[in-house]
Amino acid sequence: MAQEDIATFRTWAMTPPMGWNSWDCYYSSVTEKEVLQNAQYLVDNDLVKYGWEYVVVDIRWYCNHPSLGGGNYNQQGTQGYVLDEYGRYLPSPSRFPSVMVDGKNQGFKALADKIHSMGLKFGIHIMRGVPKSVVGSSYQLKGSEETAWNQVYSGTSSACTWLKDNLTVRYNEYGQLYYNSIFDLYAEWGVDFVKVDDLSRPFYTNEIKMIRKAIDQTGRPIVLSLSPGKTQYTYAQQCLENANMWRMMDDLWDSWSAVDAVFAEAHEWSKYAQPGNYADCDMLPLGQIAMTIADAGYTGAERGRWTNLTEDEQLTMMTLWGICHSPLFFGGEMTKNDAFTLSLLTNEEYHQMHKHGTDAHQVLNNTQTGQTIWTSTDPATGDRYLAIFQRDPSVEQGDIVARSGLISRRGAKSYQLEADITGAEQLKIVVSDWNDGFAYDRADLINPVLIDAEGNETSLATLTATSYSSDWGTLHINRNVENGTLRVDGQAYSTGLGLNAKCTLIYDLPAGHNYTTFRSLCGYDSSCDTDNPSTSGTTLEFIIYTSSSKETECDFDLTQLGYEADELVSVRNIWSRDENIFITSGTLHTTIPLHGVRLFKLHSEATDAIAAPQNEATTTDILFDLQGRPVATPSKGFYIKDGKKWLIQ
Ligand SMILES: [Ca+2]
Repeated sequence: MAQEDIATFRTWAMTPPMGWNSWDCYYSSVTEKEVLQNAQYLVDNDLVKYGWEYVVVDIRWYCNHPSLGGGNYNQQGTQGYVLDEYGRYLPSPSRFPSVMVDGKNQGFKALADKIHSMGLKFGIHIMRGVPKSVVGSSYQLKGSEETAWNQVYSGTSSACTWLKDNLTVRYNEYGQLYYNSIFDLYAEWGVDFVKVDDLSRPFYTNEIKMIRKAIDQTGRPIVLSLSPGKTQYTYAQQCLENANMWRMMDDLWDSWSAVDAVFAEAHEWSKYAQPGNYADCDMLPLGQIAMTIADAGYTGAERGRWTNLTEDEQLTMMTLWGICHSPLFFGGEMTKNDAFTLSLLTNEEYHQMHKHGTDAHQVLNNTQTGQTIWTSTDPATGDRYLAIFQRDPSVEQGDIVARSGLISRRGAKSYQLEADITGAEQLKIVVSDWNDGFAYDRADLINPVLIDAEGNETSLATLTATSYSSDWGTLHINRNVENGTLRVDGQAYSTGLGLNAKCTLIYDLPAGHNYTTFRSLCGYDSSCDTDNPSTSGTTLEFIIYTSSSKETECDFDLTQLGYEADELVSVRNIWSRDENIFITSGTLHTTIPLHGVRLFKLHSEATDAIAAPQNEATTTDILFDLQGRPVATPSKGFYIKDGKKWLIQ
């Protein structure tokens, strides 16, 4: 057979890249201390063996004063850019002390060495473009006799709209020299991974080409990640030819609606996944996130929050990202992980599926039942992975026990609502937008309480919601959805919940409870009186449902996966690591939690009949190992042939 021609850069990531990234936990304010403590966590918890190997410093490491707190960039006053004599950004010495060696800023060399000595790989984030600081400067363009900065940047092409550090690089030899010069520097430091931002939405074809060339001319394997999303499908081929990974989505945070939106994109991109090329669902905003480190005189420290995703929602995220071969970058401060969060990262069978599963695709997407089903195949055995998701809150499920009727500025501004919840396992509060499609439907629940048979009251504001999903914003406790004072009919309240219609808020009620009544004042938040510029909008209705079951039933027809109707199939639940395998045929019956998933591995004695034959290779084929090196005498295991992953059994 012919020598295959897989692009070299693809061989640098033959399985989806995995690791930690500083953005979700520290925004632009991360320092060396936090980077190293997360690297140490990967080592201490033996996470490298599952593939968690990259440690990535995200945005603005080259500013002494990068942040205004939260996710806000300091773009005024003294930001403290640090550059070398060639107009290339260097890391901030005040945030990354190891950069200073013998009084000179040596960049990330020492940090990269340290990370490598721990058995890990080192990555950085950059913005596309050339620093504005070069304009009118005496910096030398490396590789050029002349100072040709006006040939490097374009003053007319659009620069980044949301961060004003850089100008667009021209598509010419000088532009290429600049990109070469920075990637040469990163190669000297020992960088293994670069995430380039503001590059793929819109899609900057010429800059992507220059960056590809710049990386390849360094001779160092540096994995290239394009950001942000969503990436338009029309650029799929350019992604495949230039990048190891590219984003399906815009920045993803810890809300159910954000996770839920990934399903459609993962389905669209699934046909493109191949070794070395991965559509990226974005980082995992899990554990402790959204903190800011104090930068004296410029920013205040912020404590951040624990992820808003429920455990079932986190399992959903991990399962979808895993089965579609998305890169996995943990976004939280790992040293604060609890046992559950760590357990998401250490499931051997899950990681086998993520790395080596073949033919991953969506089998079914039922918008009526809210069930979405994915499968892939274990090429080593022909066993099938089966992920059954319950995505939709299924408003129709359950019984309506109370409703407010229309709440609006022209009619009733509030309604005192009371619902019988005797015997319910789940309380579901739906706020409709009255189907007028217009915003400013800020909804408040004032003094919402569960009342038991003895008349004792438990405030919903003291309970943790099982889930909250909304078109916009997050659930606010004791504040309105804009984080202002709760105010209904002009009166301020200290206790309640701030929501935004359309939304669904769900509470699992404790087993054996004796609550009989849910009671709350419901109304639109009075801020709409002043903020809504239109005569329409601010129309909503509160509808209360109860349900006697927290999980929905699922009967999956196994013949859809190629099994015979009478074929005995053993089924194991991967996330529960349940040793008890149950055996079924024809139909797999299970129950799925709300916003949850069951991830199964299916095994049949007749597996050979459904094993994908293209995954078989023989020792006479010309094969490459997963790092892309030719293999003279292959033994059992995974190899690369024709740009695809193959298995010798
Ligand atoms: Ca409305």
